[in-house]
Amino acid sequence: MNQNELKKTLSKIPLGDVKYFDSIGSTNNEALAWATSDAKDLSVVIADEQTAGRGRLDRKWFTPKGTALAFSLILHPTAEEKPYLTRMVGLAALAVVDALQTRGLIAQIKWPNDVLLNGRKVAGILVESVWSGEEVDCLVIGIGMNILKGAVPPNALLQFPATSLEESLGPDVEREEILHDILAGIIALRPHIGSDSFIASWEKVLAFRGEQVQVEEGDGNQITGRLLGLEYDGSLRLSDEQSNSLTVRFGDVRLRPHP
Ligand code: BT5
Repeated sequence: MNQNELKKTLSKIPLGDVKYFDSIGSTNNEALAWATSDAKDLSVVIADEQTAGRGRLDRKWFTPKGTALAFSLILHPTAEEKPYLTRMVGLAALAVVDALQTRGLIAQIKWPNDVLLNGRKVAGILVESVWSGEEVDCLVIGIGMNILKGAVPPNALLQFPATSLEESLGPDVEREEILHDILAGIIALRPHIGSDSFIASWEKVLAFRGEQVQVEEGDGNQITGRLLGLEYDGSLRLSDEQSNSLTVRFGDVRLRPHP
């Protein structure tokens, strides 16, 4: 990554401090450590390569050198934001969707934390918290996005098909500009996190809405139903065959295979 370009581009938005690494284990790990010391609100850790990038449940996230965006944003939630921390993953995903829309692309959110382009995963989000007693003190929002084709892992390593921005836009994709737009989008959306219109915008871009899906919860339990939308806290709302309402707080959604 061109550091001068990066500095210039990011100077246009009101960030805290910025740390850049040519290579790092995981930007989320670095940001979590920084968050527990002296990181200001909206500080960012950016890396050109991750050697131990993480997804949820300690799954691996691949970030080969020079091909992707990998960054982690530190937030010190305000008292107004604290009741809505479970919506933060949606806020980050919406900022990614908006940045893609600016480039003429229609993206969708595969609940809870994947952004899809043409039905394939182009970005993943990992939100982690630093607790102080019973309260969340800081949040780290980690975002990984495949920019060039070289960022896309081989199919054998994937649970869901993946793509890169290059596949939709060609190779001249400005990583620094996209990073700028996502961060600016998060900052712009933040004051609206508690509004009903925020949930409505999130629901509008949910993948598989109205379709029969299968959700695998973290404990291996499978739930099937029609994907209706989101609950107030950002949980997924489904209905089963008897039209009973079901709520899922954690899981991986996939379309239900046709019998
Ligand atoms: C995620 O987890 O999708 C969250 C990914 C967050 C990555 C960012 S990068 C910056 C920050 N620092 C970190 O260490 N992490 C964050 P999950 O929904 O659990 O999906 C993980 C799964 O995605 C893996 O098991 C693979 O199947 C797949 N995967 C791994 N790398 C991928 C890639 N580059 N593109 C598409 N899919 C990938």
